[in-house]
Amino acid sequence: NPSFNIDSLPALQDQPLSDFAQDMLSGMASKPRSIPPKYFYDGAGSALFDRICALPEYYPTRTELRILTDRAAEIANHIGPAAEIVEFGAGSLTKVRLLLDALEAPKRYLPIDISGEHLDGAVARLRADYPGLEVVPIVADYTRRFALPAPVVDGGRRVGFFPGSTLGNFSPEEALAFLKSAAQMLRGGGLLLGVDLIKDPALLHEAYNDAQGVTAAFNVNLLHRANAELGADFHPGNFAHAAFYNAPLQRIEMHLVSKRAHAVNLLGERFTFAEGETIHTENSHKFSIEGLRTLAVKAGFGIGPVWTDAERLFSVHWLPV
Ligand code: AVJ
Repeated sequence: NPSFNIDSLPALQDQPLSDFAQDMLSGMASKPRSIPPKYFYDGAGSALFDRICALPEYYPTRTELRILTDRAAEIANHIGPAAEIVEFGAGSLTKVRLLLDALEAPKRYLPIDISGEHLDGAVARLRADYPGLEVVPIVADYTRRFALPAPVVDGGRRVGFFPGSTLGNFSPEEALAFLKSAAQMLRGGGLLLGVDLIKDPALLHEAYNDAQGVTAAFNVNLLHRANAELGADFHPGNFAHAAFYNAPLQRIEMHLVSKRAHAVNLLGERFTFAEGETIHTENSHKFSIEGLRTLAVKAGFGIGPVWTDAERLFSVHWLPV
């Protein structure tokens, strides 16, 4: 946020602030307040996300895994030979196993994830199960500039894997920018992209308001993280989880709603909250197949086949480039 001036914090001038610190300060100083969803994924947040994926209400993970399982041979056939797989936001490295099993012996796998702590354990387990595969974990925020190692084989095809509808966290402009840079990175290969589809808002509502409250805990974990890493004094009990479908913008929004008027101290600044004031913590955009394809073409991809489940809840696209 351009209106937030970091130089107004005399005590902190000498010490470089982490990305999380900077984004928290600017997010708290802006109105409406917001925090980018990538900060959900510290160790505890990544573990909570894994629990979300197993919830009965959270259909995306289960549905995408089913599509990938049922159509693996067909998908692999369309992808063709791949020298390496680059996964964006790799998480627990579960879904890629289906690809590794189906594709014609890829040599190298590059999982990129923002949570190093979580990635390390997942990589150790994957290496044990795929001894012939070179696994090079990259701890990076792939929404910023990052470097990939040189191709593993000269002229070898690089295939991108971006499952889980993580693309939906981006604004439409950010999604286009991300896809443009992915298209450059993957030229000669393509991107296997999983995105959640527009559907009955009641189903969406349940998926982000689960009965066990795991999604609420995932949302509130941001405040625990800010307390632990930045010495903030959020009282998590002062905030309630809110998730709703914004139909005109075709997205689920998650917020943390202040239950009462109170103040929070963060990195030498004091932020006051009115009762009912929210911190916007996530957008999860939903797509139509045509809308996604239009976006992909704008970014420089070609159009390949799309696979969906029988209820058309979720879609997996092969985008050659
Ligand atoms: C990982 C961004 C795809 O938007 O569904 C799950 C994150 N947030 N429940 C999603 C999430 C709340 C998830 N993505």
